[in-house]
Amino acid sequence: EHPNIQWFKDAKFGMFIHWGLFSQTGGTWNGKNYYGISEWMMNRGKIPAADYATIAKKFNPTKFNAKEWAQVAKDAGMKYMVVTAKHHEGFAMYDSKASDFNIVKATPYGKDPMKPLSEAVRAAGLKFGFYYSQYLDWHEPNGGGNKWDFDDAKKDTKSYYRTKSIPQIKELLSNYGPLGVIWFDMPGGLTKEETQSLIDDARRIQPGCLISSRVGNGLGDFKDYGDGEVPATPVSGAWEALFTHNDSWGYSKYDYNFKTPKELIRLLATVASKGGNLILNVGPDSTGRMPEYSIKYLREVGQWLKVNGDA
Ligand code: FUL
Repeated sequence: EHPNIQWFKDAKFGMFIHWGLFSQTGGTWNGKNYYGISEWMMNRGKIPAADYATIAKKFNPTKFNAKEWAQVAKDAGMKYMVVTAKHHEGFAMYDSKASDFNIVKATPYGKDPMKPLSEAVRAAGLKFGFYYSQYLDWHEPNGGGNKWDFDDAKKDTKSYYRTKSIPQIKELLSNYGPLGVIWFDMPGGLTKEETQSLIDDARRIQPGCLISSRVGNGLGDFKDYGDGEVPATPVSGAWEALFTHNDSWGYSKYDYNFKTPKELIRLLATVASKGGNLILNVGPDSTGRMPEYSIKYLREVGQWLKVNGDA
């Protein structure tokens, strides 16, 4: 067991944030609407990497306010926040030296939102962490998953890990203060020994940072269930159920299927009664605003917890 696991076991409730270039598409591409997981837009539309990359030229989240995001999470009674540093689309939402395909270099915004966010979240008394898609990367010829642009047989997965994935993981662990969690997702192309060496690298930089089970090969410090899954019976040990507020992790323009405060409280209670944490996702839009319904409903959950919760 990781010596730092207790805060996680006690947390019960966390905020997941999916934010990236997909937030700008909002589930629409070339006038066609794709209902469902908007962060998979590039894959669902088999959009050529070069076309998809042009989104960055207009990505300008001028309404982003780190303190507001931290405040919403705190008001909701959440104890930690995990935000997408790089999702499968391959775009770094932070200042990366390892790849120019990042928010500072490639967008008119030109700033690193993760710096102020990491600071605001910690200042609010919550743990801060990053989601990182370590294998799937549809932007890179050697990254996993993009077969519509790049021939699988020609991919040099090791080179992808060596030149982008591992350097970016090191940046995230080195430049944003103490992280509560690094939330790996979508393993692939590594043996158990190689995954262990990636974990060892991470530990050398931040021994206190917890690692999600989606790092792969049965490793990691806490278990994540499948998307939207709750175990049938109580489970001991550190684990997390992950749900999104509506039907998409990334912002989706036409999706108003938000779980009501009552539904959210019930879900939280179900997960807590089985011994785990609920990490609940919100999808801010390309201006940097969280959906109004997420803000409103989450605050209502927080109000309820204040009166009825034990924390
Ligand atoms: C999945 C991803 O493929 C989804 O897009 C989302 O990030 C979810 C939390 O994890 O594996």
